[in-house]
Order: sequence, then structure tokens, then C-alpha cells
Amino acid sequence: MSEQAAVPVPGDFKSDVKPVWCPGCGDFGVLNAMAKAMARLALRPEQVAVVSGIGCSSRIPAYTSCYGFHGVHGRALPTGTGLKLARPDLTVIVTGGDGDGYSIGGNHFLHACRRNVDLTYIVMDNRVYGMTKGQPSPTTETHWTSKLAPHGTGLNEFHPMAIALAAGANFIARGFTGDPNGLADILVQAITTPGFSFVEVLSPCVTFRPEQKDWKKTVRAGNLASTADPVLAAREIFADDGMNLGVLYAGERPPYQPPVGAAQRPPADLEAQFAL
Ligand SMILES: Cc1ncc(C[n+]2csc(CCOP(=O)(O)OP(=O)(O)O)c2C)c(N)n1
Ligand code: SF4
Repeated sequence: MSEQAAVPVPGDFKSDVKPVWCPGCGDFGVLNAMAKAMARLALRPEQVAVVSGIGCSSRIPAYTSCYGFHGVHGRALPTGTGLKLARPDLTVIVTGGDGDGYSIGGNHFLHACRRNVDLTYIVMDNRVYGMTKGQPSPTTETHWTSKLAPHGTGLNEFHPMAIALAAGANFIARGFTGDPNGLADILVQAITTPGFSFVEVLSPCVTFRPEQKDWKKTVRAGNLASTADPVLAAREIFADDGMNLGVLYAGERPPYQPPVGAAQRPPADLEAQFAL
């Protein structure tokens, strides 16, 4: 960002690295919405860390000018949690795909919701493993068939919002990459709401799920009514077909704070305890 620029603009939050995503991939919309949200919040790139796992969607840290960590498949949330506890001054945004977050990283998802550390988790859900060429993911529809799953999975779909609510996430919303302004509004709320904020983003994989291009016709903007009552939120979730957008739940649970002094201990002190 230029030193003279008083007001940040979205371009300040993008790096010079050209995304290698397929043309039309929904993940471009998430990058744009994140940049808009950070500019709107008047953050500076060095105040933000973007942490990811592995997948097409997890490439996003490299495309931002913020601090970034492109880590291990399914392990973005524990990395982001540790970073936030060690550096509470940073805004930590954890990003990834439905495979990364709900398959190999599923257990971390549960416990990140339960811990309620103050970070924002954005899942670019395309209901498929894009990077590894189209295997079904936990959110893939039961009857979706492909060369790799010719008879469909025959499995019930994972329900991220219901699980996030049950496990204790303090903010739960759904956005769509075809509406980057609406998504940016949601991200502003997610980042500014204390505690663990979970944002499910419908992000089409135009290569392995080309039919998802039709999501622009089926989503319903602003249809989720925001509530702080988990019982009402649960009712709304189970009446939802996955295409309603907006904030579902904004709770009042205080974020996890480490015991006084715990996060400040220098690494040398900790290392000394493990010396043989
Ligand atoms: C430990 C480990 N297991 C498996 C893989 C292979 N792998 C890489 S990305 C990926 C799934 C990506 O799917 P998703 O998270 O939905 O992201 P997308 O590519 O669709 O954005 C898998 C299984 C890996 N890199 N590491
Ligand atoms: S394979 Fe799918 S998820 Fe990956 S970049 Fe291409 S469109 Fe996006």
C-alpha cells in the first residue's frame, strides 16, 4: 500500500502473483470480496494473516499482499488458531475448500468452533475436490455421478452450518462468489464479530462441476434472517436448501482468551522444558 494513501483500496490487498485458477473459477470472487472487506475495514496488509491448507482454494494467501501461510492439507485451522493466540494483534483469516476443511480437517473444524478463538474461517465450497481432479467431497450431493464416482456416493451430505452451530461457532453465514459485494458485507461482519466466525461460500468449480454455473440463478440473497438465538438458527438451518444467503447466526459467546501470561512465554522458555 502506498504510504500516502489515506484510505486503503481493495487493490492494496492483492499481490503481484497471477492466480492459476481456471477462468471463471468462483475463488476469484472470494479474493475480490476479501480485498473489498479489508479495505472497508481500513486494515493494512501487514495487520492481516491469511492461513490455508491445500487445494485450489487454499492458494489464496499467495494472491493477497497480507502475511500468508500455505500449509498442510486439513491443518489450516490449528495453524491459524496458534497464530492468533501468539499474535492477538493480527486479524487472522483462515481459508480453504470443503475437502480441506470437512474431510481431512473435519476434526479441527469441530474444535475450532468449540474453542471460539477470534478468527474468521472462509470455506470455498464447490462440493468437489478441484485440485485432485474431481473426487466427491463431504458436501457432494448423494446422487452426483462422475467418472470417479459413477454410482454417486450414496452418502448423506455433511451439513457445515448445522455442525458449526452445534459445535459452538459464534458467527455463521453463507455467501456466494457471484455476489462479491454481498460477500464483502458478510466478511466485514465476520471479521468484526468477536470469536470464531464461519463463512460458507458457494464457490463454483467450473471445470469439474460446470453445472454450478447455474447457482447464480438459484441463490437467494439476504434470505437468511440473522438471529442470536441458537434454537431459531437451528430451525432455520433445517428448513434451508443450501441456496439462501446472508448471516444466519451472530451469537454473544465471548471468544477464548488464554490464561494470563500463557501466550506470552518466549519460545526459549518452552524449549527449555523439553530439553533432554
Ligand atoms: C495429507 C494429504 N492428503 C491428500 C492430499 C491431496 N489433496 C490435495 S488437495 C485435495 C483436496 C482439495 O479439495 P478442496 O479442499 O475441496 O479444495 P478445492 O481444490 O476444491 O478448492 C487433496 C485430497 C494432500 N495434498 N495431502
Ligand atoms: S479445478 Fe475447479 S476449483 Fe480448481 S481452479 Fe479450476 S475451477 Fe477452480
